[in-house]
Amino acid sequence: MTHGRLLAIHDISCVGRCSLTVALPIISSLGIECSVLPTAVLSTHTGGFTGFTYRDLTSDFEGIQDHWRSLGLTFDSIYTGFLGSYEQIDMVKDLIDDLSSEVSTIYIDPVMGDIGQLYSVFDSDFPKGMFSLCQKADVLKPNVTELCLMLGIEYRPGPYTKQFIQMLIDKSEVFNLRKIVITGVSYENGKVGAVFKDYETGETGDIMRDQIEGYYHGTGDVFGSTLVGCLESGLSLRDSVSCAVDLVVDSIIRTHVSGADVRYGVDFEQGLCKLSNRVRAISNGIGFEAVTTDYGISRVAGLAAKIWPEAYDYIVPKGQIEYMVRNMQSFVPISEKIKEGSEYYIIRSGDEDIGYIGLKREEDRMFLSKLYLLKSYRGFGISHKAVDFIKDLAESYGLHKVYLTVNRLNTTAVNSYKRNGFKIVKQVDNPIGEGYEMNDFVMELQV
Ligand code: PXL
Repeated sequence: MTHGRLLAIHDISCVGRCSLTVALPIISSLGIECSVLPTAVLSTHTGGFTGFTYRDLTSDFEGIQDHWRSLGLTFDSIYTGFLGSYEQIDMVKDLIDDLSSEVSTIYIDPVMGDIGQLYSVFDSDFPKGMFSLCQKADVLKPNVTELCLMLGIEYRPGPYTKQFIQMLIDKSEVFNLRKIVITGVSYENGKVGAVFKDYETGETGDIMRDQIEGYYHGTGDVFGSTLVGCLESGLSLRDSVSCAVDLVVDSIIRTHVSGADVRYGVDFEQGLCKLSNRVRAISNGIGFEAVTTDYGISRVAGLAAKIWPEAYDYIVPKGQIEYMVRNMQSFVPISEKIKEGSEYYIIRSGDEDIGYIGLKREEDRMFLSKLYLLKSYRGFGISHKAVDFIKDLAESYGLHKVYLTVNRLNTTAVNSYKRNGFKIVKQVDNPIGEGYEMNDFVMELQV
């Protein structure tokens, strides 16, 4: 899909991932042109650092706006975040009127506070100004604190009742929005996530994950930028919120595990490849191509050479991985398997090969010998689509059972098969030559 031009209006905090240093890479990674209007330059963001410099750029706005107007520029979408003053809010309102069109989408993240507190850089009148800006929003992304501040509702810490969150959603109708996504919502101890409502379609829902202790700076911007990028890529509200929650959670986990100083923000960069793969997979759809030619077999062998070392790292000794790829998953053994009646399918996202399936039809059941995905395509539902495809195939052959073997140490794969409806039925240990052994579970699925 071709994207329009997006304008991101945020400060640039030179160090400490937040605002523009988050919005630009995330939005660009989704193939969207991201123009910027920096509202201020800070040496670091204001959370957790002291002695930071702050240069307000409000006085540059008028000249920039005049120049853009002289170029006849309008933006297909505008995404605003942290704004430093009432005056900036007024200027951004004017800029939105001036540089957007009837069909532009206005995304507003009313960055103002968290955990019941207005950030110390703002005075108590600020939420009123932000309220007036939010009336220009099509899509609003506040946290519970920000929404309470703007709606004049007393903040309370979670877990929340569903009625309380519903009340916030209902009261937010004053903004005349198309969509709202509220972050930092918890309905039960230990779980946190985002709640969404599409006022046009009535669709509502939430995406919840296990809560990770601690406060991580810039996660609101990682969430907001991902949400904006996904919606601009044409994803549904649910898929967009799900991508945003996952990138935030994965980035927090990476940061937590590395022991990095949390003031510098979360490690979202390592998740960008997976995010863009996921968005493309959702936009383009997943396809399954039967392998019937030597060219197809060589593509499967190419995938296996990449995937097996990723999939079995830390599970199987390196020498054994090489041995298995050479003897089971290179061109010659795959060709032989196909001659003996195995079927191979390449899993495709758009025009990319991202994984493969190997299976064999037996008398009364189907043996699923291979289901492999490139690492950066795992963890967001493609294996579920593959299992649906396999079930349909089994059914078309009149078979009612699919079984597979999986390495007992490969907990990720075992859990993924369980989520897809497979059950462990037994344990097997098979020697495969040169002293190597495969220690597997047999898992079964009723079709
Ligand atoms: O969106 C968070 C943010 C953005 N910009 C600046 C900030 C913060 C949060 O503290 O200080 C300058």
